[in-house]
Amino acid sequence: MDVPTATSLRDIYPEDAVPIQAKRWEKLLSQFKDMYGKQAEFVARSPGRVNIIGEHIDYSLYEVLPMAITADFIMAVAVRPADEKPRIRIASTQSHKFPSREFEIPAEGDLPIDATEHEWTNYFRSGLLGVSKLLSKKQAKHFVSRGMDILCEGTVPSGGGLSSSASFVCTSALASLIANGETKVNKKELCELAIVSERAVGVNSGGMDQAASVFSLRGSALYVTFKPSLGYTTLEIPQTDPELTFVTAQSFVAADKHVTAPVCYNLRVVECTLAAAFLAKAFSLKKELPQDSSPLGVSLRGFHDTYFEEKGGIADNTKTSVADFEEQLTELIKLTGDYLHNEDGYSRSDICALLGTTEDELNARYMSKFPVRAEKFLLRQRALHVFTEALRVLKFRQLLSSPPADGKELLKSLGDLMNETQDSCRDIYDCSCPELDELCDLARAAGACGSRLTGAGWGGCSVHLVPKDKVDAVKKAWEDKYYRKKFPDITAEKLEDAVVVSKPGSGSMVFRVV
Ligand code: NG1
Ligand code: MG
Repeated sequence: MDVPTATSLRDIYPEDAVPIQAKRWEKLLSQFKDMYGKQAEFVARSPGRVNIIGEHIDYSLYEVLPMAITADFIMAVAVRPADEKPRIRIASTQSHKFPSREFEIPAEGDLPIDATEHEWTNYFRSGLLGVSKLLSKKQAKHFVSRGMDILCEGTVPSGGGLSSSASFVCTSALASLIANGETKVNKKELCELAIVSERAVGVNSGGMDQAASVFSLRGSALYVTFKPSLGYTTLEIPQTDPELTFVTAQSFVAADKHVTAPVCYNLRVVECTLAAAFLAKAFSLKKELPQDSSPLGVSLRGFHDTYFEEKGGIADNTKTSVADFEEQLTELIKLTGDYLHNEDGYSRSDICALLGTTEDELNARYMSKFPVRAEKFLLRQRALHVFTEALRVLKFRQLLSSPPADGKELLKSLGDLMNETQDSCRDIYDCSCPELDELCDLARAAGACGSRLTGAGWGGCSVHLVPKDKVDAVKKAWEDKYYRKKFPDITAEKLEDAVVVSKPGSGSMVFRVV
């Protein structure tokens, strides 16, 4: 399916958001004209996302269940003349935070990105670089040949766990494709390239954020699959009485993944990958773990599939029924408990002894692209989180697709799963923080059915399943007991932005101006 072209803001935003968005877009376009002395030709946009369930399992290639939010990244573009060396002029409406930049695109398309430097245009560069690689592969001739004048604006809070980065990268890739003559952009192609591109910025991320940003359809949550290849199905949110709502609450603890990656996010990716390699050895798999699209090339899902293929002669594990899959995950949870028994973690030399490799080889294979810092790798805990979380996603999806007749029962069952995710993130994946835990406790005490962190964690945002008639009480509890207490000088505007009742929004789109 292709990325749709919107002809009205009503194609993009829910009705109640259209008046505000219309003002924002008009301002962007008129500022563009003032800045560059010409009209923009098109606007590309991609939204942020909230992950409902399935945390830190996308890079192990397990299914996840996010939805797009209304907040997004929009980019007004005019293509520069064909007869000049391709050049980018890029500016943001928030120029005090994101200063304008100008650069030439090298003829061979190889755009340098310094991941060690925190430079806002790196996200644009990574999208452009991905497009350049795709075009050179597809057309076997030119890379990116056209320059662009750009003015952009993002409303997804940065470092806030709602995927501002993916919305920026997906928009940049989409804009670069259109500017270079690819007027029909295939959603899957765009998403795949955005997933790989974003890794150039220094985080070994999975593909959930880009999938939610590109594929989402208004009114539905997404069930994203990574095996056998990237795909999705949409899931309607059931009508219940009381109506179920998803509310997000910012902790205002900045989660700067780029700074913390070597001890947080990228370390978790390494731990999960090592757990896969370790389990494959411990069970003496006959086959090597299959190379796949996960950041380090082999994954817990790869172990899962190979283990059951060898055990039961299953030719294609992606075709097993939901019940079989559930049974398999339950078995893996038990096996992990039995075989990865070291609660204190495994040192590099423990892992080398089992894998039959040297420390240099281990570091080169798993920890060279993005170095990580750790004495012990908590393989047992990380694998247990991944397998139990994959099982929760499966159950959550079943509940959404065949909900029990009693709405209260549905809310309780969905909420219980979200609460279990939070416990797992806090206790065995170690990606929560006291502030996120507090927001969850306060929400539950005020009537939320389920509360958990969303996104990478270690700060950022939380998501809560709240019956509509309890939303005000939950908001009040956060305001009185969290925001005003922690930030006595908080402005009304910031407070307003902190808590959002999120309705599933639409994914990437292009809007032709002229
Ligand atoms: P955040 O930090 O919220 O953008 C990250 C990853 C996802 C996923 C989640 C955890 C990036 C771009 N995204 O999200 O792929 O692994 O954490 O579930 O790094
Ligand atoms: Mg991000």
